[in-house]
Amino acid sequence: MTETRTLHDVKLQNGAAVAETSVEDVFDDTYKMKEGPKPPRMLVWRNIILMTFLHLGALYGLVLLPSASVSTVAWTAVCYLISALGVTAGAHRLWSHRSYKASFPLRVFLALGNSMAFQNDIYEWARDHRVHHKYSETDADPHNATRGFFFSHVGWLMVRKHPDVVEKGKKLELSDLKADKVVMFQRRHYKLSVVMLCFVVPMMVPWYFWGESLVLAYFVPGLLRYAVMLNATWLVNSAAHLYGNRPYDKSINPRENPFVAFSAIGEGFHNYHHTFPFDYATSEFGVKLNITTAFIDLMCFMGLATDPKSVSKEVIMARVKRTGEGSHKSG
Ligand code: ST9
Ligand code: ZN
Ligand code: ZN
Repeated sequence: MTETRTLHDVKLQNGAAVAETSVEDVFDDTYKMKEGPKPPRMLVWRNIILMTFLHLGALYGLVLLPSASVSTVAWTAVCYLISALGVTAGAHRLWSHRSYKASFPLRVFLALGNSMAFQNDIYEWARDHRVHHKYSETDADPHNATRGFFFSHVGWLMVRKHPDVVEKGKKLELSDLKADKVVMFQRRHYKLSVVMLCFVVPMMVPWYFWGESLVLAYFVPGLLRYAVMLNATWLVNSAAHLYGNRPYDKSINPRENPFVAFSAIGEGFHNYHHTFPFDYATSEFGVKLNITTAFIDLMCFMGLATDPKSVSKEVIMARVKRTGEGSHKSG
């Protein structure tokens, strides 16, 4: 099977099921990293200090967890789920990859969840993520996993970006994001929305509705939930680029990692995802370990989402045969 890739489309030929993207999330193998010494690493102490305090606060949340009421634990899980969906179904599958279409009310819900996740605004997240797919494992990849586990996990948020990230990122097509009123509204009001949704709401609900102590409500559904969700996300960039099988394309680093798929509610099938970035399910196994896919299916059923893109089994199997390492379950 032949395959044609341009910057704006992915079309699989020979009359096989056709999947298309109109976004620049396809790997560009024409980019060559600059020769010579790398630019010096510039530490951003503000971020290092804030990340340290966040993780210390999360540890204290873990200490308090046994004294939390059942309602508070359930509320923490709800906050985890809403914020995770704001990233997976929102910033990732909808806004970075345009793998399905979402109605206005669904986009508002996903943007609120995204602010609760506090992982940069949707525009910045999707811009960094498109450049990650297009220039994966190079200087132009914001969390280039060839720089090691720590850098791709959290280190990249503690240093200035490599100039190639900005240079290549500025050439990306982002007009779809600029045209989305929900995305631009969230960007304009990002700080206030984060304060309210990531910290104030998770803390006030247990205090107001069932009399949980404010301290516990700050540290458990607030900081502990936020830190665990961040680490689950970062594992996609670190562990799922380092550990796991490569059934679809052995020439790339991203891997299939079931543990990451579980904690990141479906985002650990990363060899599949980098091979077919336009598939709304990010996996060929439907809702297995993939709450996000179940959520998008439910939204389609309710008429709030449409046009989920997927890849046919024939195309997947042809790709497995052509570029896989032989670890596919059919093998
Ligand atoms: C966080 C993000 O955690 C996590 C993202 C993870 C992605 C995962 C992907 C995996 C797949 C999906 C899985 C989801 C799983 C979810 C599971 C849930 C359970 N293109 O950035 P600046 C330009 S955030 C084009 O400041 P510095 C641009 O003009 C956590 N242009 O660069 C920009 O200005 P503006 C909380 C670009 O100074 C200007 O440069 N937040 C691009 O080098 C300056 O940009 C933090 O920890 C580009 N790509 O600083 C802090 N990039 O934006 C976050 C930049 O106004 N970040 N430009 O247009 C920072 O403090 C800084 O970005 C920095 C770099 C210090 C890291
Ligand atoms: Zn990746
Ligand atoms: Zn992606």
